[in-house]
Amino acid sequence: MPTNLPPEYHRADERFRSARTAEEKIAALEDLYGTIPKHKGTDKLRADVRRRLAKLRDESQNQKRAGRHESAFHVVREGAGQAALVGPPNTGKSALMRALTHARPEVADYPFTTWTPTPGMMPIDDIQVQLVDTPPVHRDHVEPAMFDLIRHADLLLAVVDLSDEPLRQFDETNAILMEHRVVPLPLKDRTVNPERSEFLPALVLANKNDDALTDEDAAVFGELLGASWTVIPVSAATGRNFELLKKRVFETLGIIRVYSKPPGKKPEMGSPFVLKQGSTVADFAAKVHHDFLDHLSSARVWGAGVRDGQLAGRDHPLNDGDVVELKTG
Ligand SMILES: Nc1nc2c(ncn2[C@@H]2O[C@H](COP(=O)(O)OP(=O)(O)OP(=O)(O)O)[C@@H](O)[C@H]2O)c(=O)[nH]1
Ligand SMILES: [Mg+2]
Repeated sequence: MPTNLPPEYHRADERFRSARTAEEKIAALEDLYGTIPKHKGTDKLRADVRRRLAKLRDESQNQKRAGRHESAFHVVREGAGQAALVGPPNTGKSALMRALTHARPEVADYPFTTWTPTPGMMPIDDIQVQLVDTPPVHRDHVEPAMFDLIRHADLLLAVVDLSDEPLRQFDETNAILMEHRVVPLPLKDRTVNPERSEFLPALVLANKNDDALTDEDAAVFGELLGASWTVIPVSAATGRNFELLKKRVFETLGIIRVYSKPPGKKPEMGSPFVLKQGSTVADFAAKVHHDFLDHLSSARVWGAGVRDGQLAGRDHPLNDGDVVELKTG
């Protein structure tokens, strides 16, 4: 490998290594290719990257052909949960997607840039949550398949442009969503057709809050929506409040991370099992391996609210961050 590669190369390489989906791998590799200086010393490397790209593209095409669902609106779920970025045109959904994941949907300063959804993985500490960028919600363009996609998500991220009548955008989006039987949880009581509706937890992303100058606008917007909504002022351009956004996404998904400790070994930190809040030792055992549940003899738990290594029964409720040692026999 040539030694004089620029830092961008190594960053792209790191992104490639941590990419989960074929699309992310391809995007990272394309970026990586662009960072390699063109000279004799890099001929071999560039040829190698081109070969890897061609192979990945082939594989990805074949997978798509083999898939039962041909629709561009079918997104394979991955990670600890799925959150859909939803909102009017030009609010910055794709820009947020690009800033929070390795996915590379097109961003442009005119409406209706995005026509098909793009998935990507957003890291939150040691887990990954899938974000899905979607085409704009707008009366002039309604794609029923898009509402099916949104309906099956775990979380709605309603994106508005803080600099362009956010309240009007927000009301319009909710109205259109509800006409398609997708109901953000805070609007539950206003549902006309509850039996046929899907209720989704929601966070509101007030985007284009690039610096402190617009904090007051964000605060006013939050007050107008009232306490039943969680408004997070963010900026795809500057990355403002991204940590807060991730924290709220984690909380709102209602999940916990539990780490496995094989008997006599160190806990496997860094690769948690993701469970629903309220899960027990038995739920954890079932997740680790279905045999474990049947043959579980004892469990020890380290974490909040327990003595270190405390023996715990099957029904013992687990907390985020717990370490569990399962013994069978
Ligand atoms: N200042 C600023 N501009 C932003 C920010 N996020 C997005 N933009 C700009 O807003 C415009 C629209 O961004 P997109 O990400 O394409 O918006 P979108 O919501 O995906 O648009 P559609 O695909 O049409 O629905 C682009 O010109 C972006 O550069 C932000 O946080 N701050
Ligand atoms: Mg877009």
